[in-house]
Amino acid sequence: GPLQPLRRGAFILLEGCDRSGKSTQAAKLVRQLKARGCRVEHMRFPDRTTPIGKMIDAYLKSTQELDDHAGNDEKIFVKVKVPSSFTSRFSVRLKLVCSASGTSIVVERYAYSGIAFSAAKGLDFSWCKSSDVGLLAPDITLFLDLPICEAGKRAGFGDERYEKEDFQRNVRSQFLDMKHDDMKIIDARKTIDEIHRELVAIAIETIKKCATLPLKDLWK
Ligand code: Z5A
Repeated sequence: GPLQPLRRGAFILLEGCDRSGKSTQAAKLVRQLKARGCRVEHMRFPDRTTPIGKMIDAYLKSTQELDDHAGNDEKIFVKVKVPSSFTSRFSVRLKLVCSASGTSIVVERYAYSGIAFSAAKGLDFSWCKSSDVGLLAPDITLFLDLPICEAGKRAGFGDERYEKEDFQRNVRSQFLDMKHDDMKIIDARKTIDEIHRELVAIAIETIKKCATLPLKDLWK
């Protein structure tokens, strides 16, 4: 018979400031999509199970000091941006999963986090963006938006080194400056279940819409 058109999975990204509910929502979303028969994988950026990921994790937890001014030696975390060799390897893995196996992916954090945190720390915004040109672009970015004063009330806020309130406020505005057509701002002050229902509806629409569309590149 006629060849079936190739179907691919969707790249669904959850972004947001600290304690906005990314992990909570990603886990619930993946569970719900599976229950509805979708093939879906859950990933987190940076992937802290790899050696560089462990270094980054240690840095963010302040247990190990890495040189913030280390130039562009890719082995070192430059300011707060994950080295581009690391990010591009992650992007290649995403591409393989979405296209080759047609599995959708729910990812927590991605290039936008790196850019927002680096720019908030004083690096040039365009410079920050430039190293991520051509990475796989999410089909939809769900930005969980939570006013910083609300985040401060949630469990665990203040554990990691960049959680000072002014800094987080700056990060949030860097994120919002990257708003574009494929980024939806979600009010993260709602209840966990309200947000969940919203995300499920958007995710399913995105998976259907993207199945036969080509993958996209970031910032192109
Ligand atoms: N970073 C960077 O600098 N450069 C980079 O390139 C990248 C990241 C990629 C760690 O990130 C740091 O890395 C972060 C950015 C920087 N910097 N800081 N600071 P991370 O990804 O490890 O952060 P996280 O560990 O994923 O967690 P998070 O952002 O802090 O939290 P979350 O995943 O968004 O939220 P949650 O864990 O689901 O929920 C937090 C709490 O709120 C928890 O007690 C929930 O039960 C509660 N919660 C969740 N939803 C609700 C609602 N709707 N109402 C009330 N309470 C809620």
